[in-house]
Amino acid sequence: MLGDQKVVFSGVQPSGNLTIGNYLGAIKNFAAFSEEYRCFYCVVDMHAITVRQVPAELRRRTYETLALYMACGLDPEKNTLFVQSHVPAHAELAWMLNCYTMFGELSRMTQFKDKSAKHADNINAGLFTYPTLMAADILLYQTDLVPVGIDQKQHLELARNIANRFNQAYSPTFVVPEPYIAQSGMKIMSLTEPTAKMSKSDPNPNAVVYILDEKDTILRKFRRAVTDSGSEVKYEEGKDGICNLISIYRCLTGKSIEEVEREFTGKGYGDFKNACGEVCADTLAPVREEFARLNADKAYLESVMKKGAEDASRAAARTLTKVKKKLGFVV
Ligand code: ATP
Ligand code: LTN
Repeated sequence: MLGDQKVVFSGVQPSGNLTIGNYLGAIKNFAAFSEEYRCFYCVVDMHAITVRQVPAELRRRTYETLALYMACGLDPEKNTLFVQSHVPAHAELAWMLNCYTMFGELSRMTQFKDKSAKHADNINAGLFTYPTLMAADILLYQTDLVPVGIDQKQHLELARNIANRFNQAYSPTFVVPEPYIAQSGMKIMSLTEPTAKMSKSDPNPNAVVYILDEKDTILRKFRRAVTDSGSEVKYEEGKDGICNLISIYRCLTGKSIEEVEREFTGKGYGDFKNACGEVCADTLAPVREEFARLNADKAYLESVMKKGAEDASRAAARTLTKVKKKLGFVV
């Protein structure tokens, strides 16, 4: 809560081109909160440097992620849209919370284990303490609700533990946040390897549909998607490929599994893949157009970032001062 308003916070890393996993699992759900909640949506560039980035690309993607937030319906008048590194309070609180986070807890994080396996030559301390920075992002704003994909549930649990630990050691300081995991888009899988999460840093572009892909590309990727033996469009355990496509189609159309199965009774995988591609391309077309318009106007994006950083800094300062006083810092 900030004042008498409940708070929503979420973040996306500018670590690659955004995918329909990011869209369906997270960003698509963000706009709905802004009537009822005080919403903060952050481009988490400090999280992105836990793996090596090319500086010019990181800068370009930071602008692009902000433009995509807006193209997906986030109005900067109704939401605080900002860049993490513009608000130093995130790094400050992260340090303090590091001292209230246990080595064992961080060692159990599956994203750390996955990413250290993927980047074995660069298992840096930032990658290890990434979840503490994420906890700082959330706790700084006295966040009630955090909309994320299910892959982030474990990090949210850790943020809750840190908040409770601090509150118990001192006195109530942080709101203990709840995750908000949209049922339908919670985990979109890779199109070429449907047991793995669709991820924007996947080196195989055929595994991933990017929000900004052209229609032809989207149709081609769906047509080539790995499906299982058989030909019936049926949601069945063990049929990971077809289940993933049904989930994507459901999410895009708002239909139930039964409705999707009925719609494609007697039709084969080919027809279904084409339908998936069509509906995906149609849904994303307006986002792509709006993105192109916004991303061309750097001055406007900078004005949004600046105002966002000012609003966020003001809200963050209140929590940070409170924490410093409780810790015994001279403020
Ligand atoms: P990276 O590949 O760089 O780790 P990512 O694609 O996992 O990135 P993030 O920036 O870490 O993307 O995530 C932004 C949001 O998108 C998070 O809320 C995350 O849960 C959600 N998300 C990411 N991938 C998927 C997916 N495949 N299905 C559903 N939600 C997803
Ligand atoms: N860790 C998240 C991105 C992220 C985030 C956050 C999400 C950083 N800070 C705060 C929600 C709230 C990820 O890897 N998807």
